[in-house]
Amino acid sequence: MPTAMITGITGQDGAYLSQLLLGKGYTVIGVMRRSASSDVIGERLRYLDVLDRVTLVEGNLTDLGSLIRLVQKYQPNEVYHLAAQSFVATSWQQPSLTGLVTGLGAVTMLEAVRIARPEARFYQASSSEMFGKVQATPQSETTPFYPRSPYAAAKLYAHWMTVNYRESFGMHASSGILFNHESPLRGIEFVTRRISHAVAQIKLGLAKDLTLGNTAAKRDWGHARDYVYAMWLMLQQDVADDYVIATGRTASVAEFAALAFGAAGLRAEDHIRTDPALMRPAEVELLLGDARKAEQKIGWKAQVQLEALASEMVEADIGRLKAKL
Ligand code: NDP
Ligand code: GDR
Repeated sequence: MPTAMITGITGQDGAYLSQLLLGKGYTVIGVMRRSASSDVIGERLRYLDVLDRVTLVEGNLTDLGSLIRLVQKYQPNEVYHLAAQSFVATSWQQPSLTGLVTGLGAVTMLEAVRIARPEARFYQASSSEMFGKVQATPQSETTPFYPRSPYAAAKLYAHWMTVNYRESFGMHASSGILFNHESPLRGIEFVTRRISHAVAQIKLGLAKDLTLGNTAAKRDWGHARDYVYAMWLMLQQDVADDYVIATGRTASVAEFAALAFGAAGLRAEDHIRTDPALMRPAEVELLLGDARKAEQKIGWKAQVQLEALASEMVEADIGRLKAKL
């Protein structure tokens, strides 16, 4: 049975990836940072009913020794490096931490693997945010990068270091340039989940309105379950490479909101306000991915449509809120 090590196992993608790998017979080792809230930190894994089936171990991206010891002990066949300070808005408030965790943290993990298990296959969670102020549309693997936030700049460093370790040390290191992917397990601070959660609150009479920032921003949104499958596919290839993973459809925040409110029989325009205070210092206006390379080389294609994604998120939030009433 192969062993997979996942950093960021307590996040959205970590949960779905754990479920996928357990289903394929992997032993899953999940690296999590020490937390004072360990009773709630496994919530997403519990939601997917996999918490009892993964081995959770303590390590932090800012502590090389902790990661070396874990890789040495568990000798993983595959390492999925998902951990990061992943919220773009926070990256302007905590740029140094974002650089340390999201940027240098990837190098720390690459080093741990290079030292303790160089033959392991490595996945880096790169991001469409690296395209930022887009230089061409749609964006593919050959589109020039133009990061627009401390988060995107940190991810770009991590991305190139992954390429560099592949080329310098012959490591099987792949980088997935994933466009936004969402699910009922999305963090509450991200816009799709802010919307689905607010729709549920309004539907149940627990709130009246939702305040958003820039509702004109456009994103290429897919389902996290589809996207973790792409991660796995990348590590099954003989040769490591980088791939854009996207649906090929873009929609504005306002359009997503219309779908989500509509899924609950509500009208977005009756409930949404905007507040300039929620605007970002620099915005990524439009993302649209061209994932033809992934389709042709690894046989991956997005399965879930935006309408179905919005409905699933709203239904899940209504269910969770009802359970608490
Ligand atoms: P989440 O924010 O849900 O999860 C991030 C994970 O990183 C959490 O498990 C978090 O732990 C962990 N983490 C943060 N800091 C540290 C640290 N210092 N040491 C160890 N662990 C740490 O992200 P997603 O699951 O949505 O995304 C997974 C990865 O993919 C991230 O790198 C993200 O930047 C990237 N990405 C995501 C996309 C998306 O649309 N979801 C698109 C493209 C890239 P804790 O639970 O303790 O906070
Ligand atoms: P993003 O996701 O920055 O694309 O990064 P987020 O959902 O935070 O923002 C998407 C767009 O919505 C606009 N927006 C708002 N965003 C939030 N969070 N809250 C609001 O109230 C709001 N109103 C409008 C934003 O300005 C933005 O344009 C996500 C993260 O998962 C990254 O880690 C990942 O790399 C990228 O996706 C791809």
